Amino acid sequence: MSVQHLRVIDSHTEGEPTRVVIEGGPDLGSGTVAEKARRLRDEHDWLRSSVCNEPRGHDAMVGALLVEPHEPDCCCGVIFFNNVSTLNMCLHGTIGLAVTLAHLGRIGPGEHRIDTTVGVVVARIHDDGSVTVANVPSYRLATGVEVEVPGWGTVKGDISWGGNWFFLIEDQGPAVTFANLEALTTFTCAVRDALEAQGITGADGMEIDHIESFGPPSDPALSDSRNFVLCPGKAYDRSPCGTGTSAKLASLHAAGKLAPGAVWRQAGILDTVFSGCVEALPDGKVLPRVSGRAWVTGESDYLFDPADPFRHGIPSSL
Ligand code: PYC
Repeated sequence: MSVQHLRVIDSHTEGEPTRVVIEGGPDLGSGTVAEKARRLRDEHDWLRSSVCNEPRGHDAMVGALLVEPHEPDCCCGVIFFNNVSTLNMCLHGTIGLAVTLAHLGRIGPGEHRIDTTVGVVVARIHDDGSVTVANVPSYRLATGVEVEVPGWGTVKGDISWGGNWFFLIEDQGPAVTFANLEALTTFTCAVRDALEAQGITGADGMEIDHIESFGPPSDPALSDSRNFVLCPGKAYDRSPCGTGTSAKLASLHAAGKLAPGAVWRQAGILDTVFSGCVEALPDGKVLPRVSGRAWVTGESDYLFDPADPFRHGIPSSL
C-alpha cells in the first residue's frame, strides 16, 4: 500500500464527533456511493480503522470520507463509518460535514445536496451557522414489537428507519440519565443481541444496529424527550442522533402524535437538542428535517510510518 498521509478535519455536532477525511483516501472506483462504501469496507478497511480507532481515534469517533458524488447536482458524496464498520447514514455527521466544508470555504449559506450510501440528503446552512438536514424518506415498519431480553424480561418497541434501522423503546429499562450510562449501555446491548438472536430485523432482513431508549426531558422548556442511543459497536451517541431523531419523528407521525410541520425537540444524553419536523410523502413515509449545530475543533495530517505496528489503528474491543 502506498499511502503517505491522510488529511482530516475534526468537529463535533452537539457533542458527537465527526472526522472528515478530505485528502489521501483510496481510489474507490466508479459507481454509486453505496458501491464505493462496499469497496471501502471490503478492500480498504485500514482507512476506517486508522481514522476511528486508537491511537488517533476512540470508540465514539465517526469518520466521513469525501468521495465523488454519483447523483446529479451534489456538492460531494460521503461515506460514514465508525469504530466497527461503515454506517448507512449519519445525520450528526452530515451537519459536521456541512460545517467542515463551510470552514474550508467550499460551500456557504444555502442548500447543498449530498450523496450518501442510502440516498441524497440536503443540508441547509443557515446564516447563524446552524444546519438543517432534509434526510432520506423515513418510516415506521412495525410497532409494539416484543422481544424477550435475558435478564430484562419482555421489552416492547417500534422498528423504524431514519437512514439506519432503530429499535425505539419508551420508559423501559434504566432511566435515561447521564448517571446511568453504563446500565443503559448494558441494557441496549442486551436488547440488540436479543433482536438478532430472535431474528427480528428491519426491512429485507437488514440488521437493527441502533437501539434508542427514550425517557422524559430533564426540562420540558428545552426539549420534549431525552434519548440514549446505542450505535453499532458499543459506543453511545453523544448527540441526540440525527437518524435516530428521524426514526422517532417517523414513529410519532405514524402514531398520529406529530402533525406535518409541528416541531419535536429531541434531547440527547448530554441534554443537547436537535429539533425536527416531518413532511408527509404520498407513499406514507415522511421526509424528516433535523436541525443542529456543529463546531470545527481541529485539523490534522496523519502520517503512516511503515515501522509503526499500529499505524492502521488498534482494533476496537467493542
Ligand atoms: O446522527 O445519525 C446520526 C448518527 C448515527 C450514528 C451516530 N450518529
